[in-house]
Amino acid sequence: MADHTRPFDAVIVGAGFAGMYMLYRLRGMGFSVRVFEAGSGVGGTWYWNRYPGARCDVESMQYSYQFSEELQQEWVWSERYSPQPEILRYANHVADRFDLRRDIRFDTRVHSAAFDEAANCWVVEMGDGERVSATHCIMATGCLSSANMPRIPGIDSFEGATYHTGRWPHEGVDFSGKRVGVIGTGSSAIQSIPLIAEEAAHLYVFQRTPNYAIPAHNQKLDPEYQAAIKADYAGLRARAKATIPGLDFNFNMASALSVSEEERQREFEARWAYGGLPFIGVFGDLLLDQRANDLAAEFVRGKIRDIVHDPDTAEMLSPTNVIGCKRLCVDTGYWATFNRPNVTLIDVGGEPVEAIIPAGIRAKGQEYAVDAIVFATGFDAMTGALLKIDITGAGGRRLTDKWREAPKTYLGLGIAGFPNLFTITGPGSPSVLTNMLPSIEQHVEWIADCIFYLRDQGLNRIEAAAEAEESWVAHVREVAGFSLRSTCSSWYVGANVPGKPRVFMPYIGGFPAYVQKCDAVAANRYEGFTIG
Ligand code: N01
Repeated sequence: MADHTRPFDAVIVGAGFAGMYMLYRLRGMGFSVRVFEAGSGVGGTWYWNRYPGARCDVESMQYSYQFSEELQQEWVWSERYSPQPEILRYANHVADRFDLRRDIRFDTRVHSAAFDEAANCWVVEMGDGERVSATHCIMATGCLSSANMPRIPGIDSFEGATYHTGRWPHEGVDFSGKRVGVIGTGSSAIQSIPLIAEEAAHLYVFQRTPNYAIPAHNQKLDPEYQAAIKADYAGLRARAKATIPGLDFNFNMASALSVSEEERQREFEARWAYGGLPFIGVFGDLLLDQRANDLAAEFVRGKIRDIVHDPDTAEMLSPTNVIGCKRLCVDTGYWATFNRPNVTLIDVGGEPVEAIIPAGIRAKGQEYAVDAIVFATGFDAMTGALLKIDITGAGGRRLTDKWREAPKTYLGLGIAGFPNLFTITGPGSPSVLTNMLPSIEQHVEWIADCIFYLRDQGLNRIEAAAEAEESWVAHVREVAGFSLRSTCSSWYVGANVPGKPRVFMPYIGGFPAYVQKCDAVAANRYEGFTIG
């Protein structure tokens, strides 16, 4: 296609839930917009992550858009936790309902984005060399979209099939009769292992660090329950927005240390029976006081010992780190899978697997012959997808250079030195510590209002001020230090990617405090940004 000579008002990179709503919002305000998406369809995370058992760990009635009352009334979820195909159907429904596709170019990976100072616009170049320009460039590239392939020696020598959970083949994979090795025991592994085990001849699970998982107790959604929520959807959404993770569930503010042993166990059992992420809300000090955390961790270890028959396997599966430090996993039958005769756990004791060999995997000096390897090794989170694009700001400064020591943003929305560039749920925003959908909507609405304000004022340039950015980065670090969450080797701190700077990337101060800050910045003529 020929170069686009008249700049768009905005180019959006990515057509997941963030990019789709950003397009809808800006187009509704009369801006010219073009979205570029590497995949062949909408849905982002839910387009790529098609591994067996992939489903959302946030309840369906909350993991959905709220910007359109008609949309949230008409869509019917079938399960408490939606499976990936249903969420992808929902994304496609939204694209059709709001006629989004006509402004989205699929199968197009953005290669670079460079700010042209003289023209005050972004020049965005695709993998095929096509270029477009736009006054604003909005990165809707997702927090967990850049697959992390470990650099295991010999990885290219393997003679069987390899898969990454975050890049699963659309046609599915048949493991019947196969010997399969799964590397990793994070959320993706914990969801897929029980289903792969049912199909495979033998499954070897290579575990570097054991993880906590709480049962999902997934079930069909009762139509009456769904109708009751829809009768006051606004009420549920408002309650959710008043909580730290932007989720409507019951937080027990009591200290785990202030109640009797009997009451503590009752609370733990009740949360285990309820299932899922609300386990984190069992006591108010779970993520603040190591002693409270130890009690919850021991409760879960007790459950693992109850479920897993072989005491040695149960011991190997039992995590010893802070519960909730890595993102809590939500499972269906994970622990019981290790009672199957066709499943073997190989604990590599905190070390990466040694090597991939033509016939399989070598770990702890032993070779395991497999026909297929599943890399459930996660993502280069929060910064990976942004840094894969060659982004050059004012004065030719590259984002890779600016973020060499650590990602720095103002509110996770703007970056000093990168005028008219916005990031949706960027590092420094609550993003992955919250329900992503309301966080995305809040960012999209803030960015759209900002661009509208600029146009209204006859202005066309906005840039985060360096001092405002510095002080926000300092605040993000300070509050992270109050939580036990910042203490372990998780993807929140970039620990899963060798060489990545170790810094707690999301803002842990909670959804309400963050929204208040963003609103105040906007109300004070975008305080902390330089506009012109
Ligand atoms: O990835 P992870 P994930 N040798 O980074 C191991 C979201 N999500 O895709 O812990 C051996 O959590 C690594 O070991 P260690 C959710 O937010 C949501 O599972 O680093 N092992 C770890 O066990 C989640 O948190 C849902 O020691 C290696 C695993 O691979 C996030 O995505 C579902 C290794 C990676 O776990 C990421 O989850 C799925 C190596 N060289 C995901 N390198 C929902 O339910 C890595 N590992 C919505």
